[in-house]
Order: sequence, then C-alpha cells, then structure tokens
Amino acid sequence: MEAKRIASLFLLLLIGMQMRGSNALSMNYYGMNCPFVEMIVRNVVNQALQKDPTLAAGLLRLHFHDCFVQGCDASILLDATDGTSEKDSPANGSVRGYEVIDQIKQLLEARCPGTVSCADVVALAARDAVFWAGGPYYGIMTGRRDGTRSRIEDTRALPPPTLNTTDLIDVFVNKRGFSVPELVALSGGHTIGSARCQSLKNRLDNADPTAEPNFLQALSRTCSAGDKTTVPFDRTSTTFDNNYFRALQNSQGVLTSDQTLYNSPQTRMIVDAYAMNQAMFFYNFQQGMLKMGQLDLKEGNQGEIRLNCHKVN
Ligand code: HEM
Ligand SMILES: *[C@@H]1O[C@H](CO)[C@@H](O)[C@H](O)[C@H]1NC(C)=O
Ligand SMILES: CC(=O)N[C@H]1CO[C@H](CO)[C@@H](O)[C@@H]1O
Repeated sequence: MEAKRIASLFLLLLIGMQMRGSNALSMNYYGMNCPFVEMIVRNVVNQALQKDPTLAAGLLRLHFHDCFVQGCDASILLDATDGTSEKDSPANGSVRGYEVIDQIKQLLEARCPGTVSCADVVALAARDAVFWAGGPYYGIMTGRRDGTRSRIEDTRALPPPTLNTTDLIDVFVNKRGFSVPELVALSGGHTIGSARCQSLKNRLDNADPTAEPNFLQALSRTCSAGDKTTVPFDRTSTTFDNNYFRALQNSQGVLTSDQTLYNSPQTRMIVDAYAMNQAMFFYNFQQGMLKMGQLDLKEGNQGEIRLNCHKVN
C-alpha cells in the first residue's frame, strides 16, 4: 500500500516537472508576487482602446514581431542610441502601441517592482486587445524573461508581405512548427488593422491578376496619395471577425501574403472553412497564439526582468 502511494507521489512529481518544462511558464505565474497583474493590464488596454480602437491591431502586431525575432523577450521594445535596434528596422516601421506598454509597465513597477517582465506585458496586452476587438479570450501562461539583445539585422526573421503560400509554409510550418491551419488562422490577425501602401506596392506595379480588378483600381486610387497612406485589411478593421477570409474569397485580400492563401491549393479549403465557421477560426487562432507566445523562450534564469522596457538593466 505504502509503496503504491510513494510511486504515485513520484509520478505526480514527474508530471509536475514535465509541465513546468524547460522554460518554466505557468498559468498564474504572478499569483503570489503580483496577483493583480492581469487586471492592471486589462484596465490600461481597455482604456487605451476606448480612446483609439485601432490600437488593438498595433498591440497584436507588437506581440507577433516580438516573438518572431529572438523569441518572446520584449527585444522589440529596446531603444538604441545609434538606430540599430529591432524597432529601427523598416520591417518594424508602423509598429504601434509602445506607449500602452509603457503605461502598463509604469503601473506594475509601482505595484510590484522588478517582478513582471516586459515580454509578459506584451503577451497579455495582445491577448486583451484581441478580446476587446471581439475575438476569442484564452488563458495564457506567463513567466517569460526579457532579453538583452536587439539588433536591426535580426528582423530578417519577419516575413515580408510579398511571400507566397510556399514561402509562408516554410517560415511558419517548417521553421517554427505551426500547423498549416494555424498559419492561416494567424494570418487572420489581419482581420484588424491596416497596411501602408508601400506594403502592397508590388501588387499595384504588376497589376496583380489575383486581385479583383475593381478592388485593385480602388487600391491604386487610394495609394496615389503616397506610400504612407493606409488601407484597412477588411471592411471591419477594428472588429476581430472572419470578414478577412470572406475578403480573400472575393479576391480582395490586401497583401500578396493574404491573397495567396486563397489562391493556393494547400490553404484554400482552410480559408473557406474559416469564412464559413468563425468558431473554427477563433479556435485555431487561439491555438496558434498560444504557440507563438512560447517561441524560443529564455531558458531557466537567462534573461532578466527589465525595470524599464526601453533599456536593459
Ligand atoms: C503571415 C505572414 C505575415 C505577413 C507577411 C505580415 C505582414 C504585415 C504587413 C506588411 C503589415 C502592414 C504594415 C504596414 O504597412 O504598416 C501587417 C500589419 C499587421 N499585421 Fe501582419 N503579417 C503577417 C502575419 C501576422 C500575424 C501572425 C499577426 C498576428 C497574429 C499579424 C498581425 C498584424 C496586424 C494586427 C497588423 C495591423 C497593424 C496596424 O494596424 O497597426 N500579422 N502585417
Ligand atoms: C513562391 O515564391 C518563390 C520565390 O520566393 C518561388 O521560387 C516559388 O516558385 C513560388 N511558388 C509558387 C507556388 O508560386
Ligand atoms: C518605432 C520606430 O522606431 N520605428 C522605426 C522603424 O523603422 C523605420 C525605418 O527604418 C523608422 O523610420 C521608424 O522610426
């Protein structure tokens, strides 16, 4: 009897160690030392989005660009005096929401100094922004640690908007371990926000045949105002819904990397499924976000809890 008890205790211990994994993220990581962290993040995000609903897209993109470069370590937030940090890269041009992260971090440092990482703030803010815009709510693990490296050349890891499905599958599936349905769902992040004309220039210059002609003409007209002019990704660009996929079905995707998902046999059926079934899109988006939020995390005690998100301690 006793031996059996000890064996099952041992088993529980093993499972516990397994669940903590190599990078020690967990649910409610700050439960003991900063119990109100999620409430503080949510309040600041909600207030900021009430003032400017378009910032939801900024906060979501911030998390994506953080995680795809050197892992989710807030490296995108670091400033360089000589213009050579990640945020100085053209790939990060138009990334928005930095001031919301700053405001959250300031409140957190007052409440529980030196406790909550900037990378966790970015992850939580993205989650809350998606929910605020009408998307799915999902619990996320915390305990990320902040990195100390932020180099402009590392942003090569970010996919350019000219990629076709084959290349997107290489970046997301072969290199990062996402499933193809997760790749399509994550691209559905473009259900909120907008792109600058410079990001879709390639389509106008070549009169992209995969774009619906009237739509392309409208884009050209809008973009005659200049490269910095913005174009919404879909009709409801502050609402997180599945209209993005309907737009793709109508050949009204904004970027090459959007429309290609409908025009390629590997992903067309998935676009159709999400256009028909929003719950399926939400579920796979959530799965993809959970995976994205754990890309290349710092092991053990590597990294730090940055006191000011703009600079290393
Ligand atoms: C699949 C590969 C992807 C490519 C090639 C791509 C590319 C782009 C580009 C070029 C822009 C417009 C930037 C500008 O011109 O201002 C953009 C915006 C955006 N991206 Fe992506 N993206 C990708 C995946 C993702 C993912 C995975 C997410 C998040 C889950 C995401 C979220 C966003 C959001 C929310 C915006 C709008 C930002 C705003 O309105 O400020 N993107 N993306
Ligand atoms: C995708 O683009 C690459 C170039 O980046 C090209 O070599 C490849 O043939 C394209 N694939 C398809 C299916 O168009
Ligand atoms: C926030 C920020 O620094 N963005 C920069 C991104 O890269 C472009 C192009 O190099 C800069 O002009 C932006 O200032």
